[in-house]
Amino acid sequence: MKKTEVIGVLGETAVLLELMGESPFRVRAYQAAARTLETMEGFESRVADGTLGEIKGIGPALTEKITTLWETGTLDYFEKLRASVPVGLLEMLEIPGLGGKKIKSLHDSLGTETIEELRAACKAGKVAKIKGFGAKTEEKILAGIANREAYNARHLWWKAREAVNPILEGLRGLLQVERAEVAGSFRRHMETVGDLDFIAASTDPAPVMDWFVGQAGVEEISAKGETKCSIRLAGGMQADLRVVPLKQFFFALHHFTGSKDHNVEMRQRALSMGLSLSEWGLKQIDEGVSSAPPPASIGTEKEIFTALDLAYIPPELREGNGEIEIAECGTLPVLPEVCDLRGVFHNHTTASDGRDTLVDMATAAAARGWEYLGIADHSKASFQANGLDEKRVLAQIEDIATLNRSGEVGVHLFAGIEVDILGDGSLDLPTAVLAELDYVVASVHSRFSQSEEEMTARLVRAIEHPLVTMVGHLSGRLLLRREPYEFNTTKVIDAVAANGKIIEINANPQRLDMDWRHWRKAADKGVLACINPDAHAVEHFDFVEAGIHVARKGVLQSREIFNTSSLHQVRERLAAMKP
Ligand code: DGT
Ligand code: CA
Ligand code: CA
Ligand code: ZN
Repeated sequence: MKKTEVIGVLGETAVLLELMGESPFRVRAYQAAARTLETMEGFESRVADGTLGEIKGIGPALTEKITTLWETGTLDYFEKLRASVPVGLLEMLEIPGLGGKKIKSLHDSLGTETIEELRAACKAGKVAKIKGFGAKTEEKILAGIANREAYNARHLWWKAREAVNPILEGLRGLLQVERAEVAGSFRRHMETVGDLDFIAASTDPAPVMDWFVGQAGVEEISAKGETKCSIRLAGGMQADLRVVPLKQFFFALHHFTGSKDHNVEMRQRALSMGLSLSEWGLKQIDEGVSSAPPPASIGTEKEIFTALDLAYIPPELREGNGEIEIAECGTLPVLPEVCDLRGVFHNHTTASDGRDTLVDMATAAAARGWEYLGIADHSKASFQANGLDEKRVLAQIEDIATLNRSGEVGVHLFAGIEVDILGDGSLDLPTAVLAELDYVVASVHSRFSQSEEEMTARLVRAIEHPLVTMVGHLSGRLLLRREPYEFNTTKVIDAVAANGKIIEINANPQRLDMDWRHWRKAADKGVLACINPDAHAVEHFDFVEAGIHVARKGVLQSREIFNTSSLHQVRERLAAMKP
């Protein structure tokens, strides 16, 4: 077992002990051991040579358990503990705000063993009456239960891709398949997807469907007809397949790409032209209205748009947000692509909680063909992430300057910081230190439960700080895990615009923050975007692809994205932004 997995087991043991009502000392011992391991150097050699017990807080019993886990990958004690706790109580841990202690106290007072029982107890007002709970907590638990259901029904786009690619390849590899595509929200690059929708063109559907339901990783065949079937994959994701004749393929692809709103508008437009559009095709229904009969057959999706006198609308824009009006004028903007980016600005190194060193990050950025790389490690208030204090910031600025002078790496490094926005909107580092940096990303990492007024004022104060360049992960949401904190988005965007600052598109697939739904409006107010991977390791640079999806769905153009600028331009703009 790897160190991270051992840490996971120790943490889970602490939670299980809490659920069992064990003594707080034992619970804390496991929590402390997990934390100690996180920052321990040379873990493997210590386990191997038996010197793990010399570490403070890791006694003989823990040493034995950790060694067993590391050597064998399992631990009897842990397995038994887990088996002794009702599954429902473990599921309750997925409800935000409910930890082991609270679940135990609910169980003791009300006997609730399943989420359904807990929901009923909340609805009956029983939870509010328990000591230490109250009406507000009860409300929060109910909302948490609803969120959990919604979260479980969807999947991150980034994760879904892992399932999509092999299925597409498999379908395309079949002799009977002439064409295959994935449609639905996945094709529209939504940040999360419900189910996957595959379309295949074939004159012989049976073997195609047999292959689809017989793939490795299929856990359940939910439905199987002659041309349609649905499966559930390991991990809970559902996937539909429709097999159609080639001449219907692009109509089906367009229909099942959606969105529903886009389809409704497209069909209305067709009707107004005397045509009927469906997943089967395009038919003339009123010769009096229509100017020309629709094409007898089509070989691309674009031809559907052409037949309706529209410019081709890329799938990302098909959300029923006015894209059809834009396409009517035939002037759809050119949307940005990954290759338009010339560098990124929010990246961590081993100085804070990153996994790769400054040199490794710079080398990997150069290998991607980027011209520059901004380093923005955490500041000291993020102590759990080993944030930098004044001294370490100044030392890192020196390291970066030395590396730039050496010419050893093929990118220009910018020295920045991801500074914590403290509870009152002040920044976690003194102005004199921030002034030494090339740029500053300001982010909220604490006190998420402030009121809307407090959080709005907090963000605005940070934005108004003369040395702040951009705001990091504006809403703080973690997709399918944590809702955004409360704040007035319009007021904050207005403050960014008024102060000539930048809002980041945090491209971490679990953040995608600021949300694409706000971008067009913000850009119209003059706000620039900066696509940042928030990389904590070199492979996280890949996340910029998800960031590009946000920009495209937000109908941004390259010139509205700060990091499509050349090194020379970026240097000038950063210098101009400093007071
Ligand atoms: P999802 O799966 O919840 O992430 O979202 P979608 O957009 O993939 O939705 P899904 O899988 O229910 O259906 C795929 C597409 O099929 C959808 O975007 C549009 C089309 N579609 C499905 N049901 C309807 C409908 O009742 N009316 C219309 N106009 N289109 C529909
Ligand atoms: Ca879908
Ligand atoms: Ca579907
Ligand atoms: Zn952050």
